[in-house]
Amino acid sequence: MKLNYLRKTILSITLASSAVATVHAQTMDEMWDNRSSGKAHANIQWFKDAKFGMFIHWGLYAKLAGEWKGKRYYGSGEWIMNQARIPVAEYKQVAQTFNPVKFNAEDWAQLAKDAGIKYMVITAKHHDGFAMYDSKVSDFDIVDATPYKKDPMKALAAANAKRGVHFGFYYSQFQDWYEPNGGRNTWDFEESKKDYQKYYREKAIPQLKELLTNYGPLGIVWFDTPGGMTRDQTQAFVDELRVLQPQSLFSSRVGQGLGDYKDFGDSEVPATPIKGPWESIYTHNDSWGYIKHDMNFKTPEEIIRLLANVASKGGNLMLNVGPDGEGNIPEYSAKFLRETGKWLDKNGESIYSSTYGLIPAQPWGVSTSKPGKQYLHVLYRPENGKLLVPGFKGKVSKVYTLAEQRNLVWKKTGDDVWIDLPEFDKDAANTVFVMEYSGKVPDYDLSVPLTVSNQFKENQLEATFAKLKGNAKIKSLTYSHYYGDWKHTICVTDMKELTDGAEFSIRVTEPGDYKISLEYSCSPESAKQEGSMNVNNQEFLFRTLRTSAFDNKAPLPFIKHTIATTTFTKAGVYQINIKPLQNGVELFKLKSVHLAPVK
Ligand code: FHN
Repeated sequence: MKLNYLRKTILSITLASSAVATVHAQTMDEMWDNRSSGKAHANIQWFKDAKFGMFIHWGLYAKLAGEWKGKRYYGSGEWIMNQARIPVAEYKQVAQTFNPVKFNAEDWAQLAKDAGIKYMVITAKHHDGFAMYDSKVSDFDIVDATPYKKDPMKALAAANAKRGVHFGFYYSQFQDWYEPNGGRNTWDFEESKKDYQKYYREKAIPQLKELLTNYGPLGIVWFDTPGGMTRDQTQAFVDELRVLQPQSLFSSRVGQGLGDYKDFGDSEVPATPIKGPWESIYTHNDSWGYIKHDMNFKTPEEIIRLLANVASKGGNLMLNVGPDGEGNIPEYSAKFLRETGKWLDKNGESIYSSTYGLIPAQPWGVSTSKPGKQYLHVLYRPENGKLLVPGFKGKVSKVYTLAEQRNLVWKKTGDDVWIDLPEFDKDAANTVFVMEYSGKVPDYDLSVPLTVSNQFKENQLEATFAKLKGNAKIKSLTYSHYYGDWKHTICVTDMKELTDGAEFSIRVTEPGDYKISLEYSCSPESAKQEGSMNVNNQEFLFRTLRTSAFDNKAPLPFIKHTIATTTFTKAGVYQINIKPLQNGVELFKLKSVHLAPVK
């Protein structure tokens, strides 16, 4: 499905809320180029099988830990030089105090191994221009400019190789705030005087060549925020580097659709399955680089569910940790990753080498696939223990628990498979069941009615699944809370006229009373508009409640507005139709419709 990305049209911004208009202002879609070449790279299979990667943002900014001259900064800590407009001459001094003596390559690689991680990508040079390895191209590196004087990347490459963890480098190829000709330092250097080609020739390309020559086989070169090059120049850049290690995969942020796999925006999971190799990138807390006051770590349950969600759409999750200035990986990152590893020890079969599930998301969870197998990731247990897998065309032969391989009782009625679940911990993050089958099963289908059941506290219908009427659109709204900590919410937007609307097709599996709420964001202009929701041969009227205007640098609040109670007297397929009752102004940005059974 083609989403309209709001960021494409209105976010012509740089990450910095720069007062200085940059000549090279880019849209987020350009910075997050997610187009891959579409050609299958000969070495892509390991990546498709890997499913779980570790991202590491580590650099001089870790030493600053989110604080500069007594002021604390929030959001992306690796952007502190830019956020605080630190002059190059002063930022350079930080290197003299950067001495990560606690760094232990073996411990880091072992953590990856214990967590069930299959590849590691670390910042060799981020936007601040500081090289975390021994570079002969610039003295602004960890060996020449710090008291540490050693090359941590040598040890890390070796420690990962020893454990069979693929190793790769992140490299910011365009943004370099240290260099007069690098991208995006507008506080020290005049944009109009920059010669990007000179920068590429004299720093980025020679440094990338060092990385591709001195650290053994690299699984990935992870480029970021492309810029300053035409398609032909990018092609020449790629060609010049590829010859050094043809087996290395290049991320799509190399730009111009020349990458080997797709990376979506930061902290973004596509709404529906995507074919071909791709990756979602998240950070463990709010920042990529270490910030000492950022303690918002995702719990093991959140990581496990995120991993399953990404895998259910066919992608890899690369989760970032931000080690501190001494070289320690934050305690909660290590602890929660190891917990995730314990879950993967038992359930890894449902994740590694899998692809997207053929069963659309259900109130109980998501699915992943392998030939002849559907893995059912049950995140929410139906109260009566009867699990419905709807509309499944395959010939089911066996259903069992993945962890204990215990066979379960099931029956197939038409295309519905009903499974008797055993007792299991209702609060478990993700309990996996395997359904083995033969025969051909149609590909994932977006138009299948969404299951609504009274066996769950709530049934949520996501905007992605709306059938649009008139000029209504589905857009992914991108915004940050602090700074660079991007969030994405998919909404139905542009319902402005009587002819616009959103329709959800639902299949109610148990008749009964349900309360219906709409979850939306509503700008001051859209407040107090009348709308209508038609369902079950009834029209329910409502008036919109104000939340706030959309601002890409602030949270986007949503309200859950309960507007109706209805009784479905029979199980079956129903339509929910939502539309404005006046012309001219957008009704709201609709995130989801919720149906909660009344017990
Ligand atoms: O600007 C960077 C940011 O600091 C971080 O490295 C992320 C990770 O994907 N990439 C860029 C923004 O998208």
